[in-house]
Amino acid sequence: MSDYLVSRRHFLGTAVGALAASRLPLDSVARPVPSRAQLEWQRDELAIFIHFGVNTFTNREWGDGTESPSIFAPNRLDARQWARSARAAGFRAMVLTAKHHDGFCLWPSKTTRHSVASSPWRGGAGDVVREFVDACRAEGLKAGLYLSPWDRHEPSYGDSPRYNDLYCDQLTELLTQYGSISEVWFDGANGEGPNGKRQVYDWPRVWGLVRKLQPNAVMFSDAGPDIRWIGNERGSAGTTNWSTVDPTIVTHPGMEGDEVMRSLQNGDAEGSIWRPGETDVSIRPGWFYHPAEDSKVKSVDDLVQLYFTSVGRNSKLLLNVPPTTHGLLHDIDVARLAGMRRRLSELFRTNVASGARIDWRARGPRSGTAEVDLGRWISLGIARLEEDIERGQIVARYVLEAQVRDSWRELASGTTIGYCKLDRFEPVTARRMRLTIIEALETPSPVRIKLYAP
Ligand code: FUL
Repeated sequence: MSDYLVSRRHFLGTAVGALAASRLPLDSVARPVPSRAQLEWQRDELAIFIHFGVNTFTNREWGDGTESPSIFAPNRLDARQWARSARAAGFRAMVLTAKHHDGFCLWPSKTTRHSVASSPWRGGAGDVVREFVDACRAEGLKAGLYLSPWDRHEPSYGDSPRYNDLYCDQLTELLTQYGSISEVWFDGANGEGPNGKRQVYDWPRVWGLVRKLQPNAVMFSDAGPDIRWIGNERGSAGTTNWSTVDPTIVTHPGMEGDEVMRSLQNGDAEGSIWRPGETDVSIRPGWFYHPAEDSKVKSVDDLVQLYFTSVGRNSKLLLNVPPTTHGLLHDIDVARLAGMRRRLSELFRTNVASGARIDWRARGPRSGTAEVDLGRWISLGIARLEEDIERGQIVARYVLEAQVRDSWRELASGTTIGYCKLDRFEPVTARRMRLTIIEALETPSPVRIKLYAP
């Protein structure tokens, strides 16, 4: 909170300075807003991450690139099972590791022999990327692809211009042969190549290529350009989470440091670029499937909690569910996903504020209050607040109260809202509620208020 206040003060100082100089009303300061693709990405709320490849068969998390393609032999691979489980659980997209750090390509790439084409799977004629995108389409899901920049197999890795050409060729294959791809995922992990050589990536070239080949896709990395990493793999977005960032802080994937992590976690109130955060986390301790982790799959409670700490903090949840050596999602994981959906559907079944009278009043140039009359006494435990993010994100501090007897009792308070802020609070029976926007970057417009039973 205090870090935020400092930057907020700084912002006001700057804005007031600009006002004095230009005599423009404060509200005419241009604010970043999401592109159509970013808006859709956020509204989807839930995506499944699929980590699958040679590590599945070696039982490791990071392959070193020496794995023989002959080990890639899923005997029942069924991408429709992945997609069906995802859709049934209310997920709207999936992202597949087309290539992880070990360099093994899940599609028959012309750039290398280190791919499914050299494996026994489907007699060397298989293409996991094709089966994945077909399954997504059949189940009405968006398809995204992860192409690890770090490649521990490829001999040209570390020989920067040569590897950059190969990487762009791989991207071109993935983005021209499989129809519409909704998200391209650039991982930040980056080690040395053979002989200790460090690869210098050409990110402007890579991002330009994706934009040209798939203009409707969003690109994810620490540095976006469209979607940023949330800064941890625990499934927890910052409680303060602006979708705007200062693009001079995280300029390329793999940067470290406190200020980098703060910007990834919290965004920047006065940031000039719209770059919302994606929260990636695994349903198991590892990203790849390991039989020893069958007893460590996150519980339904854990998964519901992840929804609150990601989607409920103005982020999106990218939940990893790794296929087994059969090429199927494990029954335990599928059952947990279904349980998560059931629980979320129960929790959010009835918005008791729907149809309520809401009286919205500005209190000052940057504050406002909404009074909600529910029309009857009703027991409450969860609030879902939503800004109209098509117009940007402006709420910086709020408090939610219920009228109990003759006084107002605080139920929840927070900083940012954005696309969605979820608050769970001590159950209360109330008829009248009040949401006060204590501080916003400009005159607040009404925030959507949805209320649910405990
Ligand atoms: C990390 C990688 O090193 C992990 O293996 C995994 O792919 C995760 C999503 O990103 O940086």
